Amino acid sequence: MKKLTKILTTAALSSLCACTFLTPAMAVSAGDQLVTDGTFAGDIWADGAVWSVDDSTWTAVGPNGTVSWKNDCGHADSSSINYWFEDNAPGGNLIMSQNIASLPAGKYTLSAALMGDDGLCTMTVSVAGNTTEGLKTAGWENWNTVSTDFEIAEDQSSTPITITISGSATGWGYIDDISLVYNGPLDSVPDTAQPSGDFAPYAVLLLAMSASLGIMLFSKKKA
Ligand SMILES: [Ca+2]
Repeated sequence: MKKLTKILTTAALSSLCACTFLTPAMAVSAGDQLVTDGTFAGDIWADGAVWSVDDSTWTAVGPNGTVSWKNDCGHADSSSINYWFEDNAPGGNLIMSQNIASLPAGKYTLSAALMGDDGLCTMTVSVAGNTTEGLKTAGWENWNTVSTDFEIAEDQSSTPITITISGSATGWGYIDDISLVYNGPLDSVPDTAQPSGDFAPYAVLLLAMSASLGIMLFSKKKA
């Protein structure tokens, strides 16, 4: 009986160790940049490029409205995305996006930079239901930036980050430094939080330990 008790106690302790290290797979660390090529160092039209361009509104923009990758002008370097809207069309939206593989629950900072015409275009950047304030173009080489802090309550995966440029006829500009930084986990949950299904492993552990304790007491009493 002592041998059985020892086995069960060892099993209970092993379960305790296993539960102690039961943490979600976190491939993201505080300070990580989650946008791939947000500085547009790479040609967005190259094979394997991470950004996709939605041209579904180009009919509203006009046949000569377009977007291109530039490697001679940028916010903090020499590369960016240059777009312009057709002179004789009503304007429209340019939308670019990429999927973020993993967004763990936590705190984030979303930011972007824009430069271009004198106020004909507005840019917003969105991810997981959070959107920056509209950033307006303000003249050649006059870069404007925007930054927004927010929190995500639950882990997400394959989440799009979307750049939207709303432009009028003759509008043009340069997009750069699209950034999403993970700042770390959410603040600790108060101790008054109600148990949830996530505590199931601990319930199993408690049952195992209770069983071990019962056998130990039974063994001792018998001895
Ligand atoms: Ca750049």
